[in-house]
Amino acid sequence: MVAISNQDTNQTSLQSLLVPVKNEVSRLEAMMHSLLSSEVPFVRSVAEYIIDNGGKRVRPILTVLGAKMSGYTEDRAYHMAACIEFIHTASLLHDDVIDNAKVRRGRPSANAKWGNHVSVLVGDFFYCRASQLLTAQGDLAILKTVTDSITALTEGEVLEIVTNAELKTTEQDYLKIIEFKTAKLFAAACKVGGLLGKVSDELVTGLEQYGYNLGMAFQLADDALDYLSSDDVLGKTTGTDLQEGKLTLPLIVALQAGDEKEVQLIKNTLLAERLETTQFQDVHAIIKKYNGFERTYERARWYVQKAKTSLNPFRQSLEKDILFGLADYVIQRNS
Ligand code: GRG
Repeated sequence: MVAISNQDTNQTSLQSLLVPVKNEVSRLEAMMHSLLSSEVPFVRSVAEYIIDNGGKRVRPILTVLGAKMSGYTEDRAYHMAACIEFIHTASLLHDDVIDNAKVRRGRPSANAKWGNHVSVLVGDFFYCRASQLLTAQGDLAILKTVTDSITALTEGEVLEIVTNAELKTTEQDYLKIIEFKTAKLFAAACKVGGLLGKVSDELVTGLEQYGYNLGMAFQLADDALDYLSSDDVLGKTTGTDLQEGKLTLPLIVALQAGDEKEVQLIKNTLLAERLETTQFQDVHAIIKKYNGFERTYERARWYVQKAKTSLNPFRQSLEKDILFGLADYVIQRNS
């Protein structure tokens, strides 16, 4: 069954899940703002526009929860959480330039508002501020964890471009792409929490594995939502992946199972300059016919289960309950 139901419940369900840690969420928001200072007022105002644009903050919340579960609640946990969100923000700014995206989080993207040069440079600013936070923190294990995940993020993006260009992306290729461009940053976000708390290797690995599996599930759901959600709910344009020629799992399933005519229709759509509504509907129908959405959610549920099991070494706690709730949320969300 496809996990899309009531569109209004989405943001509310995340918010209600986080009610028990609402003070920590406020502390994170305040910390991120305080870390956006710049001697160039324009940089700060663009950076604030993006940060105030209402991202879900899933990644930095993972760092805060991971640290808390590991007994660490100092300001440094919030510095590292902000660092993770800044890296994510940098990647979105650059990604929107690469994809020429007009909308992000329901508002004009930075590139649409100020042009590509501002978007790339403010992306660099976020990335550099994240690096400053990492060096100030000074823990080499944390530095390595986060910089390895940034390297993977960029490699994943390049891998996606080159693999998709040949229209031959396999399920295996796809899983590697999402591992690199999404899951490794989720894994790092969680692992950093454990490293801050200096817990045992077993617990650090448990957190890392949780983040990795959560990230895989998150991206699988994201790729299904690109076809299933509506623009208003998604905060970006539905059908973007098809328009941009991205081969995500729903489409890979359809390409594998479709007959010659259907495969040709999909390939023509992927290569078209403009995506017509009827083309989107036709491809959507082919994916549906071959259970592409169900297959994608089935995989996502498998990763959610693995994410939960990864937390076995931790005893029951409020934070662990929230991490379980987050695992369910990533596949139930609508945006
Ligand atoms: C400059 C660090 C840096 C990297 C450049 C462009 C690039 C390399 C990487 C892009 C990777 C990318 C955009 C992956 C998609 C990840 C993803 C699922 C984004 C959406 O995340 P949400 O839903 O967004 O958490 P919000 O808006 O809620 O924050």
